[in-house]
Amino acid sequence: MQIPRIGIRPAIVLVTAQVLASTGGLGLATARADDDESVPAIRLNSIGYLPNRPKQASIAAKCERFAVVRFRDGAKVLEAAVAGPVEDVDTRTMLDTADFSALTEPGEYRLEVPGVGRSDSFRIGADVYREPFLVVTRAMYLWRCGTAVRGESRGNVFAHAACHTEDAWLDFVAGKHEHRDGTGGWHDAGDYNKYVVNAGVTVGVMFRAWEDFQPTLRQVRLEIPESGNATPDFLDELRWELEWLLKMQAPDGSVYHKLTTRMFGAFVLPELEKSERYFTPWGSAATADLMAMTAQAARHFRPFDPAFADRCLAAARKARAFLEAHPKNHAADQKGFFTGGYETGDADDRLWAAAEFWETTGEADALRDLEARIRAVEARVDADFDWGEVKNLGLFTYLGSKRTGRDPALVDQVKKGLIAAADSIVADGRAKDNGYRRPLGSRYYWGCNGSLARQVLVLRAAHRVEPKPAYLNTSLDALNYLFGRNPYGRSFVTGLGARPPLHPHDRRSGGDDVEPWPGYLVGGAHPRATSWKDEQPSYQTNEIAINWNAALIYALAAAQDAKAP
Ligand code: 9MR
Ligand code: ZN
Repeated sequence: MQIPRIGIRPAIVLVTAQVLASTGGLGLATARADDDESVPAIRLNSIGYLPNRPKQASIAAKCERFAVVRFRDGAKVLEAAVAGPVEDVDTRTMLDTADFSALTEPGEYRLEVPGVGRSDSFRIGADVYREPFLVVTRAMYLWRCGTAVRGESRGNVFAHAACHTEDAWLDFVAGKHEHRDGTGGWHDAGDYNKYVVNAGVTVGVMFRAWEDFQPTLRQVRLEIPESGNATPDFLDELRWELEWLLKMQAPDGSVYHKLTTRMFGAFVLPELEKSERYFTPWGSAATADLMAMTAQAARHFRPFDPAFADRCLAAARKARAFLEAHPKNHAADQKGFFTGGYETGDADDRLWAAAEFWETTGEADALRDLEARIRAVEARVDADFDWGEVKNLGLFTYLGSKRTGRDPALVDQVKKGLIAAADSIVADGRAKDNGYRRPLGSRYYWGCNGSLARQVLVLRAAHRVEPKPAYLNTSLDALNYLFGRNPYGRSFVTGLGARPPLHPHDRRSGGDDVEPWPGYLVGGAHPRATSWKDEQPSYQTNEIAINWNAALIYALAAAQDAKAP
């Protein structure tokens, strides 16, 4: 990776390059965000805003009035007083708010704040999220393992040769050096390993996007090798992962927990990583996740490829039979591995699997099992969730089902749980001392940027039950935060928006001599709001991962769908 001919506006590149030079290449965020004078005082979504939705910026400087000016000629189109200040609880910064929601005319603009300066430029338009959606979804293709990939973006070529073509060895399963085909799928993250549990939430969230926004997603052309065939590209990309997942199922129906090297590898392109990779023994969460994913796949691929749908359904049935015979949680034996653990209890995974299996087959005993599991968790819907707790996915499927036979009282209880969760997200985002309107409130943990995007699933599920502008607007607040209305005044997505991450913890980006591979959401600040480091070694805050990107794919698909008044 070289510094930084990145896909942002030239003026911004200049500033960034100077800062990098003066800090020895360590980047913008080495100091606390607000101590660093290179952080712009005006923090807003540098991608832009939808015409008929609220538009706000946070200003970390004393000020009274602001103006919105046209980028092209500086003409003033709106002027108003700022609101505030309030002290942001997470950063202890005094923040004013500029609200320019009244401006609905599409165009490119910036904010001018007397005595403070000018903001990054941003667009207003119904299509502002179209390209970001494509870039972030195509990033899944660029994550493909077992094949050569190539992408061009703003004059740069991102490419690697076929990698990990020898996946993988069964030593830890069979006790001898035996080979089994485990090629394909996506690399998990900044590392090149492959983990079924994290595939679960990733594929589950992407299928949720397919279910919720299909009219838009059907049309999407991703420029992948399959583009032009009879199957929508969005499904074809999912199929790349599913074909690998099918290989992770053992003959008895159980599912190997992961396929990895024994240690994390170096920062080289994937075809140069030559250490042997192994299947680990099975785990029940992985098995349930595979059942859920293949059950979902069976119904969504049915119209396009019935033979593939049949293969998926057969895998789901086999996993189900195995799980019924092994009702207790079974953690995979990962002795000898120092790669990602993704250890998690299986109750939520089994609930999700039952939901998808029932939705696909309509079988009565699956519904009974599902409803018993929903009762066991008191129909609780989580306001934020990730790979370790996927029951929300099952609950959304249960609620959205058109099938008959559900217990109406339980359906009602889930609805109430959902509304409570969504309302708590709205309340957190709008708390007076939440200066950036971060819908995740003061929760900062590993991968919280992904969770922030994933909250949009909860908000949209609630919106389907009880439509409220607040659910849509809060969903957009999540994007505002991720694309620059945050303590850093920077985008958290490589290649998109103003001052995106330049040093993601990504072995491809570290292993080639081009700018960071585009379209990847980095994990984000934790344990504190100010802990993000745009440095390659910071795997805790600056790694990329399929589960975070999938959530952003959903949030961006949802945003395109929210452009109507
Ligand atoms: O996203 C995972 C996070 O929730 C965990 O706290 C963390 C530590 O176990 O692991 C994260 O997942 C990493 C995985 O273990 C290996 N590949 C990279 C993932 C993203 O950092
Ligand atoms: Zn690979």
